[in-house]
Amino acid sequence: MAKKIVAGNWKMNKNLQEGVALAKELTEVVKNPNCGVIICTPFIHLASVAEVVKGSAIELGAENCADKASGAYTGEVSAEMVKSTGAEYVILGHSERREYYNETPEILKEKVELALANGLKVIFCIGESLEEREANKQNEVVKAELAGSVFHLTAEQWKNIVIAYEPIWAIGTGKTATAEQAEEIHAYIRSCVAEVYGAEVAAETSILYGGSCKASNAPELFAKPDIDGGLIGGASLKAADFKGIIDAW
Ligand code: 3PY
Repeated sequence: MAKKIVAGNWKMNKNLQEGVALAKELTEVVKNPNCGVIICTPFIHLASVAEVVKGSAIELGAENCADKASGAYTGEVSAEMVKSTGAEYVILGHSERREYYNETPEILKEKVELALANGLKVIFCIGESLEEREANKQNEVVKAELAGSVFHLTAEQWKNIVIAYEPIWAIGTGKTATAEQAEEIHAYIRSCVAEVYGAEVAAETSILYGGSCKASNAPELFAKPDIDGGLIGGASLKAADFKGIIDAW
């Protein structure tokens, strides 16, 4: 069975002091959760938050890493650097990075490989735009995103991949896919994984739902057989809201 996970994506929110305070609050309220709990923070928070969450139920991740190993790339942060902070995960392929920073499937493929080579687990995001959904192309889109950046991985490498399905039209818009819509595409994504890695591996792959997931809709979403948790944006920025989602398991 796939591991259940609730992961927070803080995006570009919170200064260092605010981020450390939120992490501390989370360690106080999140005890013995029924799922894996990850917080993915901006780079500047990582080393400090790693100290705060050490020994707690909370794991740490970054929101991005470079597509180069090291060298003259001013302003970039490598997968090795992320790992050296104590982080265990990295989010790659978020639609905001694809859209605003022109991250192509090829760039993402490089990032995924570097992340894995440096011992990070990858939360790989996929999802269609509103236009693509309206044209009923969502299955095609998610399959192409998987094929473009992660389906070349070996079965051994695949163990360190978590998939996050995030319909772009539901990110930060307050719109959520209905639990039925989400389940339908999650089941499809699992079938795509099964085609490449086999049914057993597919059953063990965590597929998270992201896009305006909150405490009020999490129970309905998490009740679906192919939804193994959530990647949470805005609702991960307040301890009580995030805990409400964790408690949905
Ligand atoms: C959201 O819920 O808005 C997200 O983009 C989570 O990654």
